[in-house]
Amino acid sequence: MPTARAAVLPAAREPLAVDTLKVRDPRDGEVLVRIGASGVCHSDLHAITGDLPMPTPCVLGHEGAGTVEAVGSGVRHVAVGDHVVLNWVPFCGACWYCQSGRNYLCETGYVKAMGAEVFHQNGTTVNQFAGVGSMAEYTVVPESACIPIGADVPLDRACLIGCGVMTGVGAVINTARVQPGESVAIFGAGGVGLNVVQGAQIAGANPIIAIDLNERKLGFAKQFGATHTINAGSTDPVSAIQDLTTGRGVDYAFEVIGRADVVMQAFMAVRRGGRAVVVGVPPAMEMFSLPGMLFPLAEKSLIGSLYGSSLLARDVPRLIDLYRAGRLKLDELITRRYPLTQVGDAFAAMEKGEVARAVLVF
Ligand code: PAD
Ligand code: ZN
Repeated sequence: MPTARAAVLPAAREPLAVDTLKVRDPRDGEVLVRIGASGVCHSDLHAITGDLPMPTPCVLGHEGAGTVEAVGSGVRHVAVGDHVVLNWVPFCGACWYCQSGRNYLCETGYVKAMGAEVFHQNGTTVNQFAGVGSMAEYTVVPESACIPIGADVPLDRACLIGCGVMTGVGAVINTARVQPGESVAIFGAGGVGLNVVQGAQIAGANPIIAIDLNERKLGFAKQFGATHTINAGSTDPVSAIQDLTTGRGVDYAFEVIGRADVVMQAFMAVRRGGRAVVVGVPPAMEMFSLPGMLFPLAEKSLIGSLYGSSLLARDVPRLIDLYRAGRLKLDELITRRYPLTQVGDAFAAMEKGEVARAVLVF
């Protein structure tokens, strides 16, 4: 039974600790992964602030990649030594969602992973964020949470595909199914939003309008394919988007922050018949208030996007190949790398808007 140093959230709104935990052996259908890198996603920060309820104490991290160290009985698709990207919606393969081709909506696999009791400290179970807990030297996850990749892609780049890249690119390609020449606005050019921007570029969208409050993020957005940027701190984004689209509004607007007021902006920024896509996770119990008449009379709609509506086993290899072909930016997403001991600094850098993505390297 290995031990692992890990970033532990004792309870919401309490400071993070770096503790040494016991990691239990993998059971039937489970995999022990030695983590190579774990990206810092705002969803982890939502757990720290309490906006996203997560059972505590909890090992943070869900944007991970690593090397298979050991496998339990019955594991067939990965072997010791394989490099894997971790999937934070492990799936059962048997429920209605899995059987209907939407395994990213499977609840059964997730609920089972959340109760897996992998980490222990002084006889107490320490939970895993989203059943992953990748901010640890080792973790144990279900086999369906491990997507094998080639050994040529560095793990600090590969981990980004485990959440931000898959969520952002998938929201464009899988959820919205943006067509070449369609117009897109992206509210929030952070680690996920920049991937909506590059997903829009891959899809051939035009224009690609990025909105943020932070000029540094708007600079990143241009690098990732934005044709126009709007600083919502100084310009009304809805009228600026209308000006860029002959008064009509965009075909799709993506909210990638998790704020009710910005969901309203995204809804108002889409054209008649357009779709606003909610990617950002609002605080638990937050309600949206929208002009109801515009649903029928302007035929606008508001849809959600979980994990980019992605089928990980299909989509991770596609994204890896796009990276290898130089058509998906991963290197440029990593502004800073931190050791686990500086996990607090990594979160602070995200909160201050200093980084596209911060990555913990092990
Ligand atoms: P981030 O902190 O890297 O980026 C958020 C960005 O929003 C920053 O650039 C901010 O400057 C910008 N911002 C904040 N307020 C405003 C505002 N009022 N107007 C314009 N811009 C603003 O976060 P992230 O990219 O890691 O995560 C973004 C959200 O996506 C967050 O809520 C996270 O929980 C969610 C998420 N959803 C899924 C999913 O499956 N739907 C997956 C992963 C993350
Ligand atoms: Zn995430």
